[in-house]
Amino acid sequence: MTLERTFVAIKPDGVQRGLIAEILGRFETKGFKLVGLKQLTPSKELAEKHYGVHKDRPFFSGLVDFITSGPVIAMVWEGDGVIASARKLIGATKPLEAEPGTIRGDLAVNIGRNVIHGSDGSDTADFEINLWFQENELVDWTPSDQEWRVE
Ligand code: D4T
Repeated sequence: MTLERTFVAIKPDGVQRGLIAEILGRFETKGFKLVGLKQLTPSKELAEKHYGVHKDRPFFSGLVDFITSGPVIAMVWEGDGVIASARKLIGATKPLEAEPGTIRGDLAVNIGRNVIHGSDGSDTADFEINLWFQENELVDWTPSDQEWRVE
């Protein structure tokens, strides 16, 4: 078992549309463990760092404006294989190409309003967790059903 952590964020459109509980539930019922959770409106500096890899793309400034436009739910989820699994739960970047049953496939239509972000690899996950969270905001805990979750 490889215990991993990943960064997931419900974007401003997901918050405004009242999808927080629906989205949190997808990860919780899958069996992953929530170790960090907070609501914030990201600063421009945070957004530009988060999306730094896209800084030369034509959609960059619109993306930064959007992600800083209102509250975001920032989360860290932990579990075996959680990085790849979260991407599967989230679905393809273009919501019209995302499979039904995925978050974007079920809840979104527009690439610029695709409700959720999830880290795309282990280096990105480390970078994004450290960017969005202080160490003391992450909670190590053992679910009471841990024993039968493992194996
Ligand atoms: P995020 O990072 O938000 O989880 O999205 P993905 O990992 O699925 O996709 P991405 O990094 O390629 O895109 C980041 C972000 O930019 C928006 N976007 C993307 C956009 O508005 N127009 C575009 O043409 C692309 C490619 C959507 C997600």
